Amino acid sequence: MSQPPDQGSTSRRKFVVGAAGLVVAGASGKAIADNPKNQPPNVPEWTRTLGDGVGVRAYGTPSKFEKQVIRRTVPWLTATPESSVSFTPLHELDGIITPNGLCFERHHSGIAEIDPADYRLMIHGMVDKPLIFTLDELKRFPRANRIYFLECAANSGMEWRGAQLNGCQYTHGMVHCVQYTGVPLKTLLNEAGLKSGAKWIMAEGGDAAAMNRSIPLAKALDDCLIAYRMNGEMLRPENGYPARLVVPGWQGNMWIKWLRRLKVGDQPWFTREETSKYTDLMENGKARQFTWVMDAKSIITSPSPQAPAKSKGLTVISGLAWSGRGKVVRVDVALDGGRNWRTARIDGPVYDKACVRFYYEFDWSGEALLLQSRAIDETGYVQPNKDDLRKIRGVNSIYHNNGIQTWHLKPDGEVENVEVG
Ligand SMILES: Nc1nc2c(c(=O)[nH]1)N[C@H]1C(S)=C(S)[C@@H](COP(=O)(O)O)O[C@H]1N2
Ligand SMILES: [Mo]
Repeated sequence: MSQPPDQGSTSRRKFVVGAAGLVVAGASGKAIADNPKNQPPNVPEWTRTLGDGVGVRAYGTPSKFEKQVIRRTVPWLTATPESSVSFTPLHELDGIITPNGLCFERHHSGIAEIDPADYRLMIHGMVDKPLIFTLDELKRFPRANRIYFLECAANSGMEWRGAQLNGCQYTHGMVHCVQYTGVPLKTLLNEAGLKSGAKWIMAEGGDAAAMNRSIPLAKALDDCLIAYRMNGEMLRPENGYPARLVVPGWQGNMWIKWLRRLKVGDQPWFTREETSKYTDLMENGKARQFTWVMDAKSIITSPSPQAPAKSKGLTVISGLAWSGRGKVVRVDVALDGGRNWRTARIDGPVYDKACVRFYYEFDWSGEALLLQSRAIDETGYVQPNKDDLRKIRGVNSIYHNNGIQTWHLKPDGEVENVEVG
């Protein structure tokens, strides 16, 4: 597997302030010197030659200077790459939309490569009329366009017992936010006709894991979608091409990819993913089950361990917040480990069950700071600090860790994952 070294966790950036300003370390960790010949008042080399013509880049890719902006894996979380996770590089992104090629991936048996000509979605069980849809048939139903976050319930799951992974890509990178286009699930269920007594649906994938989950009918009829597009283009194979289930605000595991069938029933199926996995072991040895909703959470994406502060003076804190219970109404930022909170500025659209982008601009005098953020959603819920969360949840859980993250910003601009207590 080849991935460029991570600037934050392997070789750390060094910052040298010279007469010309900053010399920033590159992806190799070595300093890249800037070239005054390309700077005013000189005419740069890219002005002196013709560039690539149209059509050369039939499907566009990012600038060659952005090679470090990639999904990354954690070796010790990747016993087998077919059943593992890659993380969204949150520290390299801004706004609320995750580019398709950077959305984190979580597969239980690798990426299914489905020929759309052979794709079928079956609806059966407690319905009047069992149905099988082709992809073209799905595209003939009235469409909905919705922007939603998807967060794996295991996001931040490695941090229950203390600060561990050095970078928001790893601590919080199991989240993405895209615009889906698809058919409301309700439309298809109405088409099939629900029998009386129907209360649950089971969604199953066509991948080698045939991953499946039980979903209460009320949620299915509320806001679930069968999506075939993300950010305008067809779903990527990694994210369930040609169709996946969208379960807004609920844990990513339920968003079945490569969706093959929906079975309607009167009770849950108690699948592996809702018994052995995706339950929350409490301090008393009992496990919570069916903890579907993702509670409000936020993360400062910059500065962060992989995106150190460049210099003192005007500094932009940038971050993401989301809530599975509706809209985020406010985000607070603290510079002192949570003693004093200031309201951050949310910029850009605020949608239901989607990410919002927040900023806090300040003049950094270069002293060490303990940066935190907390999200508040429209239900009045306030994202808890880690101690308060552990009082309720203990430390045996993997899933649903939405505790407040602390970044230690040091005088040299480096940032480290720490906890305050
Ligand atoms: N069929 C199928 N659907 C699946 C999975 C899978 O392995 N197989 N993984 C689930 C899990 S655990 C998560 S968190 C999300 C991840 O979606 P993404 O890969 O688009 O980020 O897909 C869910 N849907
Ligand atoms: Mo997940």
